[in-house]
Amino acid sequence: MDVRKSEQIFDALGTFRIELPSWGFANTGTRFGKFIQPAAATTTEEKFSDAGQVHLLTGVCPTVALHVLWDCPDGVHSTDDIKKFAGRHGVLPGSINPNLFQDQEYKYGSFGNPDPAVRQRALQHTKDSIEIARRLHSRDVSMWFADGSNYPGTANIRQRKQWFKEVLKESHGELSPGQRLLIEYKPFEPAFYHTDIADWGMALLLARAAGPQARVLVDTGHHYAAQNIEQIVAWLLSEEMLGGFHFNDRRYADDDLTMGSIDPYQVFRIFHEIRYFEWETGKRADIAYMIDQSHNLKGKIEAMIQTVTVAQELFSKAALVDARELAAAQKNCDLVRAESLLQDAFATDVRPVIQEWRESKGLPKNPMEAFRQSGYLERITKERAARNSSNISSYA
Ligand code: PSV
Ligand code: MN
Repeated sequence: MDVRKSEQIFDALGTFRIELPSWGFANTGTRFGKFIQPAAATTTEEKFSDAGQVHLLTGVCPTVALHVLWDCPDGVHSTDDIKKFAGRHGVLPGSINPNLFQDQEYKYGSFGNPDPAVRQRALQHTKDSIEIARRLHSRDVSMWFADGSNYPGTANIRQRKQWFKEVLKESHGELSPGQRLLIEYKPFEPAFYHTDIADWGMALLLARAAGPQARVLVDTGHHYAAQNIEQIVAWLLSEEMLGGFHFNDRRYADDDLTMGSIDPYQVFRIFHEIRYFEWETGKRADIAYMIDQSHNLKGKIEAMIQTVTVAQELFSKAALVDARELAAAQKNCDLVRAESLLQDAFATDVRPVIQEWRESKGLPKNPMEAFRQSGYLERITKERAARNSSNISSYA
């Protein structure tokens, strides 16, 4: 590879960071059950420890996303413990995810619940989550709602939209100046007739209604199979409303498969749109890249290292698209030339340069190999196996 391309990759990797999800290190499954892993994290501290390993070996995952109900059992009072875990394990708390779907009260929704007492409870939990974020110096509070309905005629869709606007606005009012409210959309599941925030347009309207510090979060698994996600990304970029990503891959619906495992070209095209926007506008897109994956079958830490490695590869490939040539080809309607610029970049083997970059940063050339040789997995398997064997895998 010529020097200029290597430099482009070095520059791109220098800016690329991706956040790990705490829940990706714990035992999780499908709605048919869980396959328990002896090395899975059983406490918040163990999640920090595992995330710390991924960061130690890859150097690009300095933060871990927290889910309030799962990771902060004492709410705002958990923040002192979290700070200790962060200090011990070398990763900082990242986005804070309120949990507005698990409690029994949310059976008919949270921000869209017809009962004002439940909406109030959901608002209070969001305010507490914003306070947690403030204490932990986390910038983003990331909102995903399971709200919706299962049968036609059972919910007043327009009324619920109004409630969402009101409660989001109130939540936004709690933010400190540097903080952001990210609004995630999803077409279905757990609701199977209508979901209150089903797509990017709804999320965009609600983010605008919430206030100037709200942005849209794109979870790549939350689209119908044929949807053009990079077009959604391009539109949100041009509206300056793209706040972040939850990366994962899927073949059918929200399958939680490893990023790039089914359609790596899709991720490449997303990264390309972001880089093309930055080149054209001269602005840096302020986007939080996050992983949102739970691995039922793969070893959890290995799966995260694999994900991060793939993310770096696809980001590097996108950095090889010559934006100037692309703009000229588009202007001249030179279709084959324009398309080839993407295809050639995607086909480039960027792995040797990424290895050089890692060495230049004092990181292991091959993080997966380094992990396998570190003895970490053997140690935690011994420490955690007994606790994990008593974990419940069935819903009966
Ligand atoms: C919902 O499917 C989702 O993508 C949301 O981001 C949740 O916070 C996350 O998964 C974990 O359940
Ligand atoms: Mn998500």
